[in-house]
Amino acid sequence: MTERTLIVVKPDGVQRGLTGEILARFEKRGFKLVALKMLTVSNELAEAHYAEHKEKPFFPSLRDFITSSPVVAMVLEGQNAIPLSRQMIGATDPLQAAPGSIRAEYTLDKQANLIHGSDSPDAAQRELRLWFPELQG
Ligand code: D4T
Repeated sequence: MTERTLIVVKPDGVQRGLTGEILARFEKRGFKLVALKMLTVSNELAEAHYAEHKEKPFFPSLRDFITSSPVVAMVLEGQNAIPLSRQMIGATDPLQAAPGSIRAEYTLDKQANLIHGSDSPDAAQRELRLWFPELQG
């Protein structure tokens, strides 16, 4: 099934110069790049994107991190794009991130974990509307 997913290279990934490398991994896997933009996340976007975490103790720190400097957001398309990209990204907990996954290769931090990827079709639909309203129609 062809799916679209939202991938965001977070502030740490952009600052560390890993945007190209991360995009290349998805392109080499066979995903199609549908849209791409660099932006600084507003508090409003951070709160909408991470709405499910709003009451969590780590939320203020997460919001400050994601709004701290520019990110690169992209829409990728491909067969099973959502579960496959999550597999390539690796688990949030650094101790659980599968060897070879992006997080396992480039980070050991739970918050500065380089990259976001939609984790379900519902999340992808909601996030694509939020981040790429210009693509909807
Ligand atoms: P995102 O949504 O950024 O792709 O991350 P995940 O899907 O892998 O993880 P998540 O939704 O559970 O967490 C969102 C975001 O919060 C940060 N975080 C998470 C944190 O700073 N401390 C924590 O204890 C947890 C669970 C990391 C990712």
